[in-house]
Amino acid sequence: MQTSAPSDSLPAKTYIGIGQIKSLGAAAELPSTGGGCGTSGGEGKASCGTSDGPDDMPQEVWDKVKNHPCYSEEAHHHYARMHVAVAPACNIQCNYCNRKYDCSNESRPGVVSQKLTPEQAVKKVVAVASEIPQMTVLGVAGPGDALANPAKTFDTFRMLQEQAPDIKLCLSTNGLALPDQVDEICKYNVDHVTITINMVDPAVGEKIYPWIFWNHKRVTGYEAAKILHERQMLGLEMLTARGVLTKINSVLIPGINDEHLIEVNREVKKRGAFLHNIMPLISEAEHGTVFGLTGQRGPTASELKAVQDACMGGANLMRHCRQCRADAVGLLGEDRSEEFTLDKLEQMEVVYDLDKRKSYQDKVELERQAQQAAKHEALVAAANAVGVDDDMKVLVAVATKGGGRVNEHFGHVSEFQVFEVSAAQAQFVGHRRVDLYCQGGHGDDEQLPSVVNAINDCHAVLVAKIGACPRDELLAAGVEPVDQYVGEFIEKAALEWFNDYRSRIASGAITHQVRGDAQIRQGAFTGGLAEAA
Ligand code: CLF
Ligand code: SF4
Repeated sequence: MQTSAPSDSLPAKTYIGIGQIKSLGAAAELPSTGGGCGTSGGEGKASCGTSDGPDDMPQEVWDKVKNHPCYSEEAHHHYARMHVAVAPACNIQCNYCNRKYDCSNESRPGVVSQKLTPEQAVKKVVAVASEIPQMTVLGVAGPGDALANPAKTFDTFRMLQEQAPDIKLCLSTNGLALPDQVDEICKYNVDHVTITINMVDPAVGEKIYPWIFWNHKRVTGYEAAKILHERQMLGLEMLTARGVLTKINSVLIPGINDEHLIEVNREVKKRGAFLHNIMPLISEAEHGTVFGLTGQRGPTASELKAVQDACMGGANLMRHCRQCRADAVGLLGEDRSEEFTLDKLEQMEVVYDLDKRKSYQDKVELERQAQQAAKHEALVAAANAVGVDDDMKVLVAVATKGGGRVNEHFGHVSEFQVFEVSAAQAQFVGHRRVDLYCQGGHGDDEQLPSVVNAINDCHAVLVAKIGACPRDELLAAGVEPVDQYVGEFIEKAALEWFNDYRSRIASGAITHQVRGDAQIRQGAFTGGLAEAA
């Protein structure tokens, strides 16, 4: 049996930073010694190190990530991505995936996609880019594996480059076919590749992958996981050597790979990964997955955060992933795919105006700079404020509909953004999906406990507006509803609230309490979307 090329078949098992690679230009010029993180942009940051801008990474890396909503946490408040579902087939089986539905790696399971031909996909991208000028990235992320469908994926990229050259190209893969496709990836200037890597030990892998399809036959068990692992490592090394930015997605499966992900983080960092995105397993019996049917649970919010925090010091962490559908459109956390179905596209008059896109994005940049300035100012104020405990950190939930501002009503929130706030920082650490509290103009009191549970680890929730009933319920649960920062930038509002909170503790008006754990919402997000048939 032919097996995959082992990772140590590379000329030198030595890894260098992205910035070095860019300046060296080719794998053949890799130095023979040395090592370290693939990101010159700082090690093990609590979230993607891109928010501090070009000072913390080489300019050419910053140019690639600054408008990519997944590679820059800060950009995700302002810039959108879209996926086109041109890749239906897959070459492996994951125990958390049921192929009747979208790829769990990059999708919310339980929601179908409209599969597209490359021609339909390009038409859709051009239409979306005309309507949503802040849409900067096209990703191929399923519903199967982008590289198990290379002709469809690369045809889409080729045609799109001709029609909309300003859109960045991105793809997501399980890695099995990756080493064979690195030349094509580079040929089409795909700057961003996501590899889902859930293990670096086949003994762990065989609990996650029942089989792979390799060399025209099905391989199972330990052998399957070993081949997959070797191909993932080789593919990652090859991309690093070619200067392609890589993000590693890992699904956190409690009891199977939770502690093991720390080793995964270490290994992918060694091989030059730019970002590591640790995502919670989504597993419900109704999804029909092996894990769903065997009762394998996903992590709680604090279990997820604990593993992410344990990985600090390794590869930079992404914490703002939304586990998107394979045909998602819009800002992360919103989904506008229903506005761009094939029948609606037929009715649209599409004019691709590069200048209009550019001028809109220039305005977004100004807003982004204002957000940075406001954050900086608030940090200075926080550092100088009188406090009780300078090491105190609390979580704050925020109702926002984008732009990095507190601008959403409590009842209209489908996801809260969660920030960890201290005297030294206001840092995005995650999001919590919830069912809308406000249905048809009225609050649905039956939804309220699940909304409160989703942010039960937070000390406050910043909103544009909130009714009396949810206000009372939140207060009773120990979460302070705050509506005095309407329209403010989030970090500034969170830091100002935190200063006020500390001063109330210092004056004896309140006592600081430790919060509980929160529930990560399971099941597909189906708001306004067609359910699987
Ligand atoms: Fe799509 Fe993925 Fe590219 Fe982003 S998504 S292919 S890198 S453009 Fe982003 Fe969605 Fe998370 Fe993926 S939030 S699931 S990380
Ligand atoms: Fe499903 Fe994606 Fe795994 Fe393939 S790689 S089985 S499509 S989750």
